[in-house]
Amino acid sequence: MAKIILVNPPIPGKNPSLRIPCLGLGYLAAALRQAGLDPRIIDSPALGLDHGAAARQIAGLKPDMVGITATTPLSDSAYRLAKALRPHTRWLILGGAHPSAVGRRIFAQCPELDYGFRGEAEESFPAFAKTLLDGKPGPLPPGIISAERDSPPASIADPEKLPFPAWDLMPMGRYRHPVFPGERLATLLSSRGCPYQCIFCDKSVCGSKYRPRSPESVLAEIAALNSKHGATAFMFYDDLFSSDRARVIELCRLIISRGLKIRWKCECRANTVDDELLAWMKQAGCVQIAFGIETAHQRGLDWLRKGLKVEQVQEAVAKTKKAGIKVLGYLMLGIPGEDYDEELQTVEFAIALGLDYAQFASLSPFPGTPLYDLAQEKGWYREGPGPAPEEYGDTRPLLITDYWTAERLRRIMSQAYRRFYFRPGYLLKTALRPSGFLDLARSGLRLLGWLFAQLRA
Ligand code: B12
Ligand code: SF4
Repeated sequence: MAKIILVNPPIPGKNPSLRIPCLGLGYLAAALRQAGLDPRIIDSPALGLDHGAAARQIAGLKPDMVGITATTPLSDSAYRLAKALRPHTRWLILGGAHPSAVGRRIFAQCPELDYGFRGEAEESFPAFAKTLLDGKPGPLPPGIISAERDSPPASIADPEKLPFPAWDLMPMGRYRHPVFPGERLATLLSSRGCPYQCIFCDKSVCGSKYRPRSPESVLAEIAALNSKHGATAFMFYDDLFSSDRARVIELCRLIISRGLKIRWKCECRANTVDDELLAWMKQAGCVQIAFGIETAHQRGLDWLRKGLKVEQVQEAVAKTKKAGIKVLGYLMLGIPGEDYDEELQTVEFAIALGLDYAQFASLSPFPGTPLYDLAQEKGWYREGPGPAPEEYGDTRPLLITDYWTAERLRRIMSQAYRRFYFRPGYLLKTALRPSGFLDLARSGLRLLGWLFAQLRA
C-alpha cells in the first residue's frame, strides 16, 4: 500500500521545556486511515530528531507522499525539510496554521511543494490524497491550494463525527509537561472555534464558529486514552473550553461518576468561570487553568480587543485559587500605547494576582491576525528570534515600533522573568511544594540559562 508520512518538523535552536502531541496530525492520520490509507507520523521534536536525522528517517521509509505541518515559527524548518525530501517522494504537501494563514505565499517561499492545505483537513484531504496516490489528481477540493489556485480554509461542520486522533501512531511515551512530571500525557480538543476577535489571534484553521463535542464523546476519548495508552494527565487545548458551562459541568460529572483518576489542565477565558463550575472542575481532577490575562491596563485590553475587564481577570484568578486550582497567566509585553513602566506594572499585577506561573510573550503579529494587517500598514512588522524563553523558531513575527525596539523588548522580557520567578517568596513557595524542588531546579536552570544568554547578547 502507498506510504503517507505526516511530519511535525524539528524545532531549531531552543530546546523547549514542553513536548506536546501534535493533535492536528493525529486527527488527520485517523481520517486518512478511515479512508483506507496507511499513514505514519514522525513527530520530530518528540523524537529528538534534527533536520538531518528526520530527513534520513523519512527518506528511508520510501514515502509516496509526505505531509508536513507548520505553524509560522516553524515554517522555515518545514521548508528546509521539504527541500531535503523533494528527491525522495512523489507528493509533498504543507498544512497547518502557517499555510492556512498565508495561503499561496508558501509556494514563493518553498517552490518544492506540490500543494498546500488551508483549514481543517479531515473531511476533504483523504479523498484528494487517494486521487494523488492513484496518479490521477482530481479537481482540487476545499482547502487545497496550489501555486496557481487559492482556496478559502476548509471547515469541519461537526467535530463530534470525527474519529479520535490516531494515538497509536504517535510516540505517546515521549510527551511531557512540567505540570505533570513523570505522567503519561495526552491532549484533547473538546470543541473547536471561537467567535471572539482578539487582535493577535490567528483563527485561520479552526475559524470563528464555536463547535462543541458532547461530554459523552469527550469522556469516551479520555477513557480510551487512559485504558489503552496509560494516559493519566490531560490537557485541553480548546480555544473556548469553558464557555458552555453546562457542557463542562456534565463532563466533570461523567469523569467523577466513572471514577477516573486523572489530572488535567485547560485554558479558559476569565469571563467564563464561576464558583460552582470551578468546584466541579476541581473535583473532576482539574489542577491548572491558564487564563489569557495579557495586561494590567484596561486601555491595553481594549486595544487588543480582548473583550475583558481587568476586574473580571482579578475575580476569575481569585475564584480559581479559592477552588484550589493553580493558575497560569499568559501576559503580553510590548503593546503599542503601553510604555516600559506600564509593562513593569503588568509584571507587578501578575505578582499581586498570586499567579502560580506566568508566561510572558512579546506581542507578535502572526499572519492571519488583524494585528498582522495593522503591523504591515504601520511598518511595524519584523521577523527575528523571539525574545522570551518559550518563543522559538527562526521566523517569529515581531512587532517593532518606534518605541518598542528589539533591544527594549529584550530588556523588558528578561526583567519580567527575573522579577516574577526569582522572588524569594516565589522560590520558597515552589521549593516547599511536593515535587516543587525538582520542578524549580529544572525550570529554574532553564530560565537561568536563558537569562545569562540575554545578558551576553
Ligand atoms: C496546542 C497548541 C500549541 C502547543 C502544541 C502545538 C502542536 N504541536 O500542536 C504548544 C503549547 C507547544 C504551542 C506553542 C506555540 N503556539 Co500554539 N497552539 C496550539 C493550539 C491551541 C491548538 C493546536 C491544535 O491542536 N489545533 C487543532 C488542530 C485540529 O489544528 P491543526 O494542528 O492546525 O491541524 C489541522 C489543520 O491545520 C490541518 N493540517 C495540519 N497539518 C497538516 C498537514 C497536512 C499535510 C495537511 C494536508 C493538513 C494539515 O489539518 C489538521 C486537522 O484539521 C492552536 C490554536 C488552534 N485552535 O489551532 C495554537 C496555535 C497553533 N499556536 C500558535 C502560536 C503562535 C504558538 C507559539 C508561537 C506561541 C509562543 N509561545 O510563542 C508557540 C510555537 C509553537 C510551534 N511549535 O511552532 C498560533 C499559530 C499562528 C501561526 N500563524 O503560526 C495558534 C494558531 C494560536 C492562535 N490562535 O493564534 N501551541
Ligand atoms: S485569543 Fe482566545 S478568546 Fe481571543 S479570539 Fe483567540 S481563541 Fe478566541
